[in-house]
Amino acid sequence: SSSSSASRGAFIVFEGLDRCGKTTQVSRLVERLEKEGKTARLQKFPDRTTAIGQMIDAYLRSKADMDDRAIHLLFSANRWECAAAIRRDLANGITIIADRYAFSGIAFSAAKGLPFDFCLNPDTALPLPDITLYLTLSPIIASQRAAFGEERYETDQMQRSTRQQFALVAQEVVKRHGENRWREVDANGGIEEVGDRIWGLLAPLLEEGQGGGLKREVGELWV
Ligand code: FDM
Repeated sequence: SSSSSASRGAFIVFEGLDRCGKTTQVSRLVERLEKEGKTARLQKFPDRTTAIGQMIDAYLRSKADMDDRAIHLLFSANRWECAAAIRRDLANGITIIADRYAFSGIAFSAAKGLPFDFCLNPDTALPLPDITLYLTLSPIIASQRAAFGEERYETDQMQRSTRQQFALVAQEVVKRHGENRWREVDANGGIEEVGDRIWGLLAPLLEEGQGGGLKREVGELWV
């Protein structure tokens, strides 16, 4: 009986600036979900393992230069090539945890000066996350963490403008999809403390899943 009435997996996205602890929290969450008996899959964006992902990787490591719009569209294409697998896994009851998604796509490209709508449009109709957790860290604490790496975008100026763009992205999500789809998480504090905050925010969604609430279809982004 469980197969016909089983609810789908939840689609949970994490966003945030560099050094906010996002990647640590994402992997801890996957472990915690599996301890609770759920099947969860981590999906990183960009997914650098595909052919498109390798072009993105070369760009980020400054091994290749690319027109701003061209690289923006490659980031989007990199999500589209993963979209069918995300929908399939969600339908099969697997919870998908994404480390970045279309919201990073808009925020980082708009921070470079591309028009907001140009940045938003290519991702229209991608699988809609059930919830996006946006991790925020005070700039002072962030600057005390390990130094930036070598990658493109890892500069204070770029992080500052990206933060401003994320605020506009948040407004857009709330306007089009409702306030439950976007949650800001205070990422100041210890790993466990932040992890518990995240777990608390996700509890309603995951309990809803057990109660069958996730039987509603996966939506389409920006639609
Ligand atoms: N990034 C990430 C973008 O510019 N656009 C996108 O669509 C996505 C998903 O790529 F600076 C940026 C954000 C970050 C870099 O970061 C990759 P990590 O360290 O692999 O998460």
